[in-house]
Amino acid sequence: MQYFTLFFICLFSISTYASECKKPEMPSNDEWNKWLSEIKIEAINNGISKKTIENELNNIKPQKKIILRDRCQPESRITLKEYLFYRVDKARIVGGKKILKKYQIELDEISKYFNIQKRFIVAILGMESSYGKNQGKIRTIDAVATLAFDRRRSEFYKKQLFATLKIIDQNLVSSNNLKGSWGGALGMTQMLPTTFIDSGYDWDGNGVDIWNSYEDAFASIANYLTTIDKNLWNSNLSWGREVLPPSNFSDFAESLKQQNPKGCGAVKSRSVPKTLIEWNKLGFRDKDGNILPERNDFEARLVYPDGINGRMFLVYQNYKNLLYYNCSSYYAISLGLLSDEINS
Ligand SMILES: [Ca+2]
Repeated sequence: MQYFTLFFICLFSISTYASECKKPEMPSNDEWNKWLSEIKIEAINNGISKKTIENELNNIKPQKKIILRDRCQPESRITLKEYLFYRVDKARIVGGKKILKKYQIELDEISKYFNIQKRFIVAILGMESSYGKNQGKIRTIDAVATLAFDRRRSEFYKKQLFATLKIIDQNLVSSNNLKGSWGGALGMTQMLPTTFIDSGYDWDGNGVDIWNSYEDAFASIANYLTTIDKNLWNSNLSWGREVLPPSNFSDFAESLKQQNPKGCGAVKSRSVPKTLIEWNKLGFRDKDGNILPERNDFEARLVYPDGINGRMFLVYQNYKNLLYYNCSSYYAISLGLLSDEINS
């Protein structure tokens, strides 16, 4: 994720940045060391060995560039069209097709084992790291320790710091190999350390390696998407489809909004669920203007992140799992469209 964010920072460098984006004041040695000694006690209480704590935290220093990247994300909003232009681009579509072909046997096995279509596994790998090419080279312990100190997202990153120490302590990955984005996302799947512990999957029995092993990366993504117990993956369904609204849509758009929705922003912004038969009755059509399949065996929700004049999509239950990877409508729609493209 973070690499693309960087790309957008370059792209929109003239635009405004978050108000927090000013030269960060770095802690004095005393402040840092005081904080570190508290963290060390907490790490011991979290069951991490003294040896790992000493090895990893004794010489660590906060890094200004990591704080800057975290704070200086552009505020200017890009449109879905712009987002798709850079994310579902030709290189990523061609790259995905190549991966599907090259790892056909492995992907067939993994897809069957986890019961998920392989195009979604490949699309995530494409979105997250351009199929392993952009993994990031920042030492994860530096990233998560710096962001755990920084007040902006301290609690969240403290969890990531303890997870990182745990990964090292349990010899799952060596400290030197634990690398990724400035935001602490690991390897080609760009999973956070907590997710890596929960969902990292060793497909070939030699340890989990989401930096070099495509099989492990595929299996880890599949494992993650199919074990969200609140929302099961349905391999008989796709992610959703683009639709055209009826001309009187603005008259009743408000009535389709969820009442007291729960979850992150993009989960909440989906409409109430209806069957395709019901959406047909309301006047929705597929992107070519044809009647939608007359089905009532699953529910679909309407999503239109750029407002009623932007592109619209009916999304199915699997779309919500894609949002668990990154809670952004643009992200999940891009993943869906990329999965369609690499499958065609
Ligand atoms: Ca492995």
